Amino acid sequence: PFLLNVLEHKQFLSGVVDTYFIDENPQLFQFNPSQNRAQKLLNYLGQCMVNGPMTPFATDIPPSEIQPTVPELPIAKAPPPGWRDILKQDGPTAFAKKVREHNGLLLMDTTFRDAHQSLLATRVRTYDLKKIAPYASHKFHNLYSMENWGGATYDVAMRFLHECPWERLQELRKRVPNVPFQMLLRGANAVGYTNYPDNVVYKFCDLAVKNGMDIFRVFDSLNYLPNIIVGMEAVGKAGGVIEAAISYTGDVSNPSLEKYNLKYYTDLADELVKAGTHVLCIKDMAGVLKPRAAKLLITALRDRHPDIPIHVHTHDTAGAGVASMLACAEAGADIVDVAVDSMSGLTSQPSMGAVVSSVANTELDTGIDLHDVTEYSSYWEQTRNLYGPFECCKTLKSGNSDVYDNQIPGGQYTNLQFQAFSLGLAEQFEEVKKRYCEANLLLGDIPKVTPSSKVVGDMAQFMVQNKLNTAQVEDRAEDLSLPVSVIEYFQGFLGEPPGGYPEPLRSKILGDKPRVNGRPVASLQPVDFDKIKEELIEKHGKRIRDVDVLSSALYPSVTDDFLQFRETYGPVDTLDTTLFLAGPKMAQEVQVDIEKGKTLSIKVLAVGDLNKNGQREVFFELNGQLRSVMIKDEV
Ligand code: 3PY
Ligand code: ZN
Repeated sequence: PFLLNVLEHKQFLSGVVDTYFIDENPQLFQFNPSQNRAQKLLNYLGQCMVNGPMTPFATDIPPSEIQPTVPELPIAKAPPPGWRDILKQDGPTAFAKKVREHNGLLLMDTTFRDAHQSLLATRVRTYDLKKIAPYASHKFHNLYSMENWGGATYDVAMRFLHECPWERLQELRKRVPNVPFQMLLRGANAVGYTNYPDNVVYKFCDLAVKNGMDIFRVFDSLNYLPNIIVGMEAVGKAGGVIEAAISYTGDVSNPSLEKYNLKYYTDLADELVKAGTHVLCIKDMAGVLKPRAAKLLITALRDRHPDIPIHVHTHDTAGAGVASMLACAEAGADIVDVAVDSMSGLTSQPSMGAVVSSVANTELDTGIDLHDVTEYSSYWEQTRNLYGPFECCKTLKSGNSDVYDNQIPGGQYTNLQFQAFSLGLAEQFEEVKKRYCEANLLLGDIPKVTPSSKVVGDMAQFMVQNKLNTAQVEDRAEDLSLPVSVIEYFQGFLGEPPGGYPEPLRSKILGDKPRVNGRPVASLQPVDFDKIKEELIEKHGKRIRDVDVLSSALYPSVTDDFLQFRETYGPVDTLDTTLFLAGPKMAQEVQVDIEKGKTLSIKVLAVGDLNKNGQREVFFELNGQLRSVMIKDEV
């Protein structure tokens, strides 16, 4: 049953082979490519049968077996023109001007990125996004944008979904020609957790635009201007729309909170406008922008910058998201973020249907039909059930207004709660939240968003584990083995926090450790892409593309693992989500479209007994023929 034609080679069978044997017999490696891919997929499915899921599950909810229904579209009709047509025709500056002139509220749909990053641990696969993309293109052609890339999606795609993030972008672009795509770019950190040399950020943006990205929301986790500006310049050079973001923290409606007051935000906005942003974004990553604060902030920004489009992002953690977005729109914001109803609320974005309905038949009318939102939502409601193993609702059941105190960003809130619950320490989450507030103040009261939110989270967990309060940390700072992320923050590896570092804590913690002043990467050598390419070819063969080189520059070991996985297990992104996550059941017959017009029909026949090498043979019927794979039993 194996495709190893070497086993039929006379010389090989005679045993007279030397190290040149492989070089001299290249025909041995000319497999029928689709059979080869099929065999690799059987290998994957066999692994799932013998050893369980290849992607660790976070909950005990199995993936549902339903096949989500994709709502119908008129056959062979092109989608109506959208904002992307204007962008392509007139360029970013004119696009921004038209957005500003537009009557009515514009929406960004976060369903393809932040919504599932917040609710389903970023696990939604290209397979399920691709299916509904044409519907979005047809029915939501008047969206400002669809957010579908960046943030955590890049590394999760490779690390856990074993799929290429660039292929996701390409596949979605093919299906959505008219609506602008938007991504989240972590300034000098691009789509990673650390600063990269500038040439990586530039190359990333260049390739992103070439592969179909349009609008880049650029932020820095400390609102450190030089880091934001690198990202802005890279986007501008690549020809993308620059949407510079201010990460919102504190509460401008509370006069006793002075650090992040209106002046802080308007000053920063002035700088970003001066630096050439096309669109200005307020990024409320924790969902702490209350309606009254929203009105104050957006009114102030609107007055100061009458010509710049303002886009507001929030999370619905406390439950006031819709009210806040309406307040923003009424105060003059041009665009707000929503997620489709069934993927909205809690730590995700506020509900699309609620916002659409609230402004319907007013001057802010979005032009979106609630009936279409409902159909779209139904697809997502069904699809969400496929991701039961990553469902935040296992633990997160309701809105939590304590976020106004702890200011934990959406995705991190879900993660920290989940961690505590899975350790059986539900009450520990209360403790972590309390310490999170203290840790924030210890670090200087900073904006908290990837990666500064991780620093605060690590510090909070350290305090909980070591039973330390603020005073004890301050007293014993010299002697504590603080988390690496905290030390690096104080060294200046993230950039400078607003208002500077707290002293004497910083000096106590660092002692004579080196400190970086100014932009952390100023001293980093540019990455040598040619060298990375050579190394990748050496390890993984000739089919290395520029996008793989970039993935490797960003995430070297994750990329190596991903390429190796694909080599071993083939195109696992062609498996439906239930099959991908849980593997097949005995005697189940499944169809896999590995390419257009090429369908594999696979049935599991039997799993053999453990042999003396600790392996099991798994027997399949593949398009009517018997096949088997040997799988090491790791259980
Ligand atoms: C990310 O950086 O991934 C975020 O979503 C920040 O809000
Ligand atoms: Zn967000």
